[in-house]
Amino acid sequence: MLGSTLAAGAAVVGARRLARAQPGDMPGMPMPKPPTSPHPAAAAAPPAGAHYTPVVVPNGRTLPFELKDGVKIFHLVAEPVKHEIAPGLEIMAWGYNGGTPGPLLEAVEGDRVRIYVTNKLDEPTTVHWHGVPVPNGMDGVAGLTQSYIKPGKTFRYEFTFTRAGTFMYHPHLDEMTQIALGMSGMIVVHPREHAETRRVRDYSLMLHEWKIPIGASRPDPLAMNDFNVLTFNSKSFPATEPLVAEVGDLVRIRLGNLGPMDHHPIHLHGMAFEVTETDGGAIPKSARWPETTVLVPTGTVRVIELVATAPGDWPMHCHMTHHAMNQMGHEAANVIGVDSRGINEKLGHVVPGSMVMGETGMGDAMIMAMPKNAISMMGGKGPFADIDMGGMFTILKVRPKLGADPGWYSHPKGTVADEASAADLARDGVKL
Ligand SMILES: [Cu+2]
Repeated sequence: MLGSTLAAGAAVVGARRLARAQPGDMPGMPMPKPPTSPHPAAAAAPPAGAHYTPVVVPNGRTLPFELKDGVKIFHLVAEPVKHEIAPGLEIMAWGYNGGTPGPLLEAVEGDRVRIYVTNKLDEPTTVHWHGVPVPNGMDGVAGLTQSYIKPGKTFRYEFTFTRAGTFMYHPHLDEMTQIALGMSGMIVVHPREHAETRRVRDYSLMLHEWKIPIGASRPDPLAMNDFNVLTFNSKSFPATEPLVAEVGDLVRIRLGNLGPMDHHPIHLHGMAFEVTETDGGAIPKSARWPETTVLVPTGTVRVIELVATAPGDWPMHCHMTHHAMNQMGHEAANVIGVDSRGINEKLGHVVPGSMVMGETGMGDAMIMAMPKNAISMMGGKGPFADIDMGGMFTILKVRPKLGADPGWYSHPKGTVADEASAADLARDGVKL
């Protein structure tokens, strides 16, 4: 049942786009205006103090706003969306403004914001501003702090971002269904004053787990476990756009988890980082310690920072092994080490071309044909061979100097693991 749709190239195409779109490429220059916006008001008049490095949302976007009498006006639309997890798997999700997760809401500490929320779902909803200090009546909890936003209605939320930080938004009505189907988003409030002395690469990734039975397109919101599709910004590798940085850049990655049930230990290869912030605020420098894996429990934000030092293509992925894999069923028998030649022969009479999978491991699962609307359990094409990981997996591409397309890392001679020669073995006395 499980096979390969090796959607190679997707990662590389994404890298090209990100390399182009990277903000703050001229150190020392005033940072670009707030998000690219079709609204002329926003583009023409950035508010004072908005000299921040805009956050880059791999596979996502930032919500445009208009400035009216010193208030930033945003408009969120809750609605059903068609969404592609990776080439081959399209789902019927719920989200905001045409996508899942919803667009990044980006502002500056002290900003007064008015956020209109239109409900285009068939059931009521609300929006809760997770972690944001707001007046109680703006907290978005259906029934407790406000009435329901019924289908077709538009509500107005208004408050001031009194504190810089990384927060999230999500519905607080029929949470189990609405969040599971993809309704969530990140909020970044930049400090009005900042003391960054090096170029910043600032990324936002929302973590999510889905149960999507093979061949189905509607995620199952009743699922409590056995999630089989794992995503960064609602994309599974190889459709996850890589993160890019130059040696010497400060890389900040804002990880938000509004998945329904799971906690994700996110592991970065190649370089250690520190957790600098949660949705509760900044962690004092004296309280930080080096890490290479950060657990992001559901309902939390963890912001990690590192200075890029090591050129290469470094994976960043959930370390739960089933979370760095694409759509799989878990009901199959364990046949590792079983001699199935006889079974294949007999099965072949009933289901021509069929074959028992997984005798030597699960690696052979990637070479078989795929059912409709499903993606390979394994990931995509790599420069050496197929990359067997998928799901909650992306690549941090660090280069001494970034061109238009980072492509695959080109390794200095003699720095790639390869088959040992007879001379090596003899020299070091390794007997086979
Ligand atoms: Cu995970």
